[in-house]
Amino acid sequence: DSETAADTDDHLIPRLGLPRRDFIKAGAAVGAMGTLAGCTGLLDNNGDGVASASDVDASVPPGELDEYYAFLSGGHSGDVRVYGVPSMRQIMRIPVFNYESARGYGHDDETREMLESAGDYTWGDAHHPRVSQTDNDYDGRWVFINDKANGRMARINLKYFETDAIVDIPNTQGVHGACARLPDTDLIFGVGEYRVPIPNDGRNLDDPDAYESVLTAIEPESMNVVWQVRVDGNLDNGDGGKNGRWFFATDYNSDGAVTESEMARPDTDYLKAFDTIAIEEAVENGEYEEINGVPVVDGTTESPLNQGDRPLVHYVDVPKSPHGVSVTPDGTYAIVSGKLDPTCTVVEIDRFDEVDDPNDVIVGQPLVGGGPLHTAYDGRGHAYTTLFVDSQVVKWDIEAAVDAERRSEDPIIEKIDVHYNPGHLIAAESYTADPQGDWLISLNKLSKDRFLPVGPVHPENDQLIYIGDDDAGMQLVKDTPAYPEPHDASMVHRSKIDPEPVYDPEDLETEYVDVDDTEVIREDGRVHIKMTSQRNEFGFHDVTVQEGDEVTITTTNIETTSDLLHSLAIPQYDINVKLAPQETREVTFTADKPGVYWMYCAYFCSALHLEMRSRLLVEPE
Ligand code: CUK
Ligand code: CUA
Repeated sequence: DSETAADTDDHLIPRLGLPRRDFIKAGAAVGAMGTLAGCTGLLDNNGDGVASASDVDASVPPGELDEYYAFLSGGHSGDVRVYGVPSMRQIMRIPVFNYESARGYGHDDETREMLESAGDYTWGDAHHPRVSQTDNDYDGRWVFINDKANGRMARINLKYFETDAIVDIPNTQGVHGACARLPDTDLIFGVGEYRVPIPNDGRNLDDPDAYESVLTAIEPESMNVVWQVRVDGNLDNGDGGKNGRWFFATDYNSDGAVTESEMARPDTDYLKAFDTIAIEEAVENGEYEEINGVPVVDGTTESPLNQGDRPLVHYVDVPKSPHGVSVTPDGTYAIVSGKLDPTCTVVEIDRFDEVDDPNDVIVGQPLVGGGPLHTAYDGRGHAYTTLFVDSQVVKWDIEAAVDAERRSEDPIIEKIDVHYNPGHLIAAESYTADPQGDWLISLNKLSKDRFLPVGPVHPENDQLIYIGDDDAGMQLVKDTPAYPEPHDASMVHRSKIDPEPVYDPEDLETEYVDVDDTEVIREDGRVHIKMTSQRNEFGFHDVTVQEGDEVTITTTNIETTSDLLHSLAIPQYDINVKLAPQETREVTFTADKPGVYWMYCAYFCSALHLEMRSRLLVEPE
């Protein structure tokens, strides 16, 4: 019983001789972890036949790697953070909608042009990072993430863990929910939250009845907007069905109100079920209006396209200002979290084709507790819902909720306190068809007293909870302070992501500069400097330009060793371009300040790092 993490290749369940995943599946097969633990005695560390919290070892010793990647959104920081789970170590930040100097993001020509052509905003509000899937499983290609502030969608490629595309979506303001059509991520959906006049060009300013919100479909390879659907009311969170047809979104403002008290007044709002195949047929048949270059299909309740036996959008009444919606791993149910109502609503997806009244798709409505916001899954038939008001996570049984009376507490298995006021939660691979069922992170909005005080701005608290032992129950394992403010997350097993250790020059837009290619090209007030960077020098010791010249510097880090980064910092010209091994970046600026400027490397790259600098000499006119 004294075996430690280092003694087994699976330190998370150190006392059980099974690989962890088999352990979980075996536990599910016999119906209870206790049965298995009882048989072997392996989980019983205090003799009472019940595993205790001390069985959960979430430590990842120095030098060892985590089992999962977690991608957490940065909220109005505009970035995405990469954690290792279960250590909860923050491994990397990926700038998306924000300018960021450590990664040179927005400092070189390519990323700056990407940000400028996507609306030229300096910030965004990133909420829902969703990892691409093939056959309902993570494929390690991309992470998609929305900008709730400026109505954009971005793509991060997981080959390099960097943002490679951003689209500024027309006809909408505030794209909130983000997720894909599954099983193969062939469309990305941006869920339009704020109702505005379409187009929003000064018309109908104070005529809220004329405001609209749209669901946007984006093709993931090109990141082109391919169609939109306008709806009554607004749209909030969303999730895709598993079989290539359905997409679900919540609506907390079915009356189209513009004040808080009016928005919260209706007793029911909507879950909207989008039949994406029917919508694509309408687009193909030309049944749309083109607005700002996008085919916009009418999915409002009055639309003729919604009257037949194959409506584009089904409107289901759910109580009161619903928030999250997520589809169960087997694709059977969409579960809506009630927010202002203490229930979750369970919708059976196949029933949309069977019922006349769309409200007959509702098959369960457990009473879960105060302020249910989001729901995740363990793959063993349980749902985990955050309770914002009660500061708890509630675990409940999905089939029991279908069997039970409406508004019954019977399906509830247990509740655990979290600290405090959780928004989203994410379980390992919960958004796939096969969740791992071991780790869950509760993304708590308030941390209050959990960390050393740092003034009036507090971090948030991402709490790690072990859910792999149904017998012992949910076990709170650790607190992790988070810079404001993670909303959603995706947790992916490390075996499904395979990042490159150095750049492949073929993948970059800018041409590689080798030692023999270094040169300065001068032409009509334009200067193009092509140079290398390597330990411990740039390709030129000095370069002279004239005041007013337009200067482009193309730099390749010709190192082939992983982790050997340089940068090209040019003080007073507001430039710091990062250069990973085999990476080429270009930066263009006007040399409008005469003087001597030490161009230097900001990454500590060797013992002669401080000496890695060259002079930019700008001669006065
Ligand atoms: S939302 Cu933030 S807690 Cu943007 Cu998914 Cu619910
Ligand atoms: Cu290169 Cu420091």
